[in-house]
Amino acid sequence: MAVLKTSRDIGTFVKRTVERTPVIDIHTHLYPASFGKLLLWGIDELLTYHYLVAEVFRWTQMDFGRFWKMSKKAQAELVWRKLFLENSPVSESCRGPLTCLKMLGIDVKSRSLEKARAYFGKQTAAGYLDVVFEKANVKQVVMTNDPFDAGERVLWQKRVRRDKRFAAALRIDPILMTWPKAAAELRKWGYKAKAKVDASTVRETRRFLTDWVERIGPLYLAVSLPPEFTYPDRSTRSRMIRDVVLPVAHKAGIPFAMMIGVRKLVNPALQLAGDSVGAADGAVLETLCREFPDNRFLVTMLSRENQHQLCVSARKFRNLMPFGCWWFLNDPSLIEEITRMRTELLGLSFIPQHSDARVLDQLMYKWAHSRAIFAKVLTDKYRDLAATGWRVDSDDVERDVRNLFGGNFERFLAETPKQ
Ligand code: HDL
Ligand code: ZN
Repeated sequence: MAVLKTSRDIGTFVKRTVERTPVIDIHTHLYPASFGKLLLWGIDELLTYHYLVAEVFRWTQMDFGRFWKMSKKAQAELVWRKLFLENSPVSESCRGPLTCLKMLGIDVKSRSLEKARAYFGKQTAAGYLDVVFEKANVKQVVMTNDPFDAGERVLWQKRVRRDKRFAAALRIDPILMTWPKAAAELRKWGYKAKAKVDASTVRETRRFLTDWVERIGPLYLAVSLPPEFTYPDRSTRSRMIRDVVLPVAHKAGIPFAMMIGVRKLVNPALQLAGDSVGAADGAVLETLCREFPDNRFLVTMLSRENQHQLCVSARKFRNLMPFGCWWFLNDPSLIEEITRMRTELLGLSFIPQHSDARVLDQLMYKWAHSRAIFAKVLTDKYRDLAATGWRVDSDDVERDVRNLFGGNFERFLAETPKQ
């Protein structure tokens, strides 16, 4: 243990600790190599990530349908030309792939996509997965596992081999967003679920979720909700949350993760890139936390406007854990603003980030970029402490960063009451 006496000592030690502390990435769309083509990786997947698709259409009048008919390779070449060669790649989505190539030791001075492709051509998914986890210093990721996705469902039913670095999360959007359609699916799978929710449908939907909790062992249940989400109201969604989702989560002793503020497909022609954002009513969280004190809620909100209220609500309810700078907030200026706000209002009792990675390689850049900002914010906070005469110990800094990078998440899970 060392006392970090000077401003410089603090800065140097905090930066090194943030870089060296392995992280648990609590929300991703990644899969282990055993899930086959569900695991996306390599430069062409990086360049056709939906964030870059949205950005490339700002530089071309190409027909959307024509783009979607192009091969992945051709789409990547268009993105490379428009966003990297014809314009400087200064956006966070464009800087990301370049950080990945740099971390892999691939020189981008030539600006040659073929050179980058040559590296990936020599990798296997399993081997490259180890490289990425090591370079990103990620010890575990939580997947997004959707029983309504046919491609994924069949893998779970075949009991595909697990990789302990990939924890599960049970994603239940159809149950809360498109119930009649979800009910029809459940009936196909042998659950007597009716479009009109009655007591037997509640029982059968609980059975469905419980079967999947037992099948995949999720760390939490999760849903993405629109800005207009409210509770309680007379909707099927409120009934499902009250009578099905929260009782199942409580019985299993796992949190319910709500990701709030997505306006789906405002531009359908962009497909996955077509979603937008809206400010939600943050007071709903206080209602849920108060009415369900034995449930725990992981919450991330998509709108910048919701961040301050989320911090204040978390001050009022210990069963509310804010997490991440999600999606349109996963940008340096906003990560810094939100993280400063959170340390000033919540101390160190929050989960600062998740990557939301869809392409394996993104773990490298998303965590490298966020770590740089966390180091900057934490350095300022420890320097402020030192200015009061408080002794800033290296052990304390290491403990605090371990908590932010996984300890808070693990404690929140462990303390979730189980029926
Ligand atoms: O609903 C979600 O989990 C979102 O993260 C969406 O998947 C979104 O498309 C995304 O990838 N955001 O980063
Ligand atoms: Zn996501």
